[in-house]
Amino acid sequence: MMISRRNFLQISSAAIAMSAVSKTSLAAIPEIVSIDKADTQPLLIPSTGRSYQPVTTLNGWSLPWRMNAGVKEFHLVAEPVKREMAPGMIANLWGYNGQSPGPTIEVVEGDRVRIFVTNRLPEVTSVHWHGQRLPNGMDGVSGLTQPPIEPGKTYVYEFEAKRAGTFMYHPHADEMTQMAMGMMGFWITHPKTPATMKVDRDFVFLLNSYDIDPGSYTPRTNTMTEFNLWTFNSRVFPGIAPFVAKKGDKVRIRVGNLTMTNHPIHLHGHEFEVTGTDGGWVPKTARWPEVTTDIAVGQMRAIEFIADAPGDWAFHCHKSHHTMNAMGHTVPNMIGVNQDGIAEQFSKLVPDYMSMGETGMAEMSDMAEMMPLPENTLPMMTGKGQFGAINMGGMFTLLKVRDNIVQNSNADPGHYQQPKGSQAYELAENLALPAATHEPQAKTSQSSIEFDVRKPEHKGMEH
Ligand SMILES: [Cu+2]
Repeated sequence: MMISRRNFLQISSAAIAMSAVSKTSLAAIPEIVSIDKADTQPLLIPSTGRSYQPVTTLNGWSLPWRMNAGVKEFHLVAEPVKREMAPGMIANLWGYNGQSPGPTIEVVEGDRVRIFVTNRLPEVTSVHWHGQRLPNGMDGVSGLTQPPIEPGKTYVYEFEAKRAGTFMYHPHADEMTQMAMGMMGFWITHPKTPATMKVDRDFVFLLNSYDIDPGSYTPRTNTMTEFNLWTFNSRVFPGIAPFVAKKGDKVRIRVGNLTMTNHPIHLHGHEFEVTGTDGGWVPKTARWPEVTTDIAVGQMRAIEFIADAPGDWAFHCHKSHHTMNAMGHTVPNMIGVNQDGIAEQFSKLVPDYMSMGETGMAEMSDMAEMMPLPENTLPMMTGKGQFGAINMGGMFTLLKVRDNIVQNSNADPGHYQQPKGSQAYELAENLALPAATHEPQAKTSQSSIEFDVRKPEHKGMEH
């Protein structure tokens, strides 16, 4: 069972309903619900309060609530957590209710919401409800609008969810440390009329980034530019779940950016429109078609499209360094460098050294399986497709569109079976190629290259 309750309630697996809460005697504080896995959880179907179309949090979940005299009550616990970033790598992060990012909070426009925040961190914290219209004293800016929440203490936030839309939450106390450690989550305020902005699938996730040296578990928190793990909801490809859609589904994907740089998010095989920002829904007359939309720091974008093209379509950040994992960030460019004899010299200094990169980095994907990696890290690019290595890591996943998908299912339908004759193909060998019109690039002699043999200790490339 993925959900653990620190109290004693039974859980039904499909819908985590809060109806089990005793109706006769409500405890002063709602129970703590937490989770210890990074799998995408099924939709949290509302069993109390007003109806809405729930969202799917990529590699995440939505927080159950209880109704108390008409108020929706949630309990967030800020605490150290362990997050699997992909099979083979665990990070020691800070988060909420057992995971980082924290659970998605889903409410309905006009709901009265009360959030209990318990601090189990070793330092003070607060929660800022990014984008919300609320009383100033509920805005969660430590020192400015409230005293900081001391370790061991619980604070209560209460306000009306006035505006439908997409929001985030994160600390406004020692932010540099706490956000670099993974303290963030999504908040969805559903429209009060469920027919408004209705879609078939509604996915949410945050863009985040970490600087975790190969062989270590805890992020460096003072990094500003040289992050080495670029993540969707604190997961890297191939650890990121696919977006699964039935052919013809209207799909919304809501993305929030809490990294320190912008991310041009790109979808293959479909055009989309940006239908929402942190400020609300975009009027229909103001939308235009795109296949990439840039998401700046602190911004949210909701994109919508009809998933009408069956296939396995890439969905990724278009900054190529952001689709690479930690091992790629210290590798020198060796294209065209003749490395004959180099491996032999290097292996005297570095046991198991293998020369690589002479023809580019794609071979790294195949070597990943043979090469010894430091403890607790991931190959720089990885992921196997049905036709070979995908050469991707980081902020990369797939949109999988099929004719037969059970509504709202997140189950991976496997590789796409391309119709016969619809795949790029190799030219027959007996056809003569036309002559080259210019000289090919000359090879660089190895003696003119200076090798940087310093240990690859956090000397990342620029991003
Ligand atoms: Cu990016």
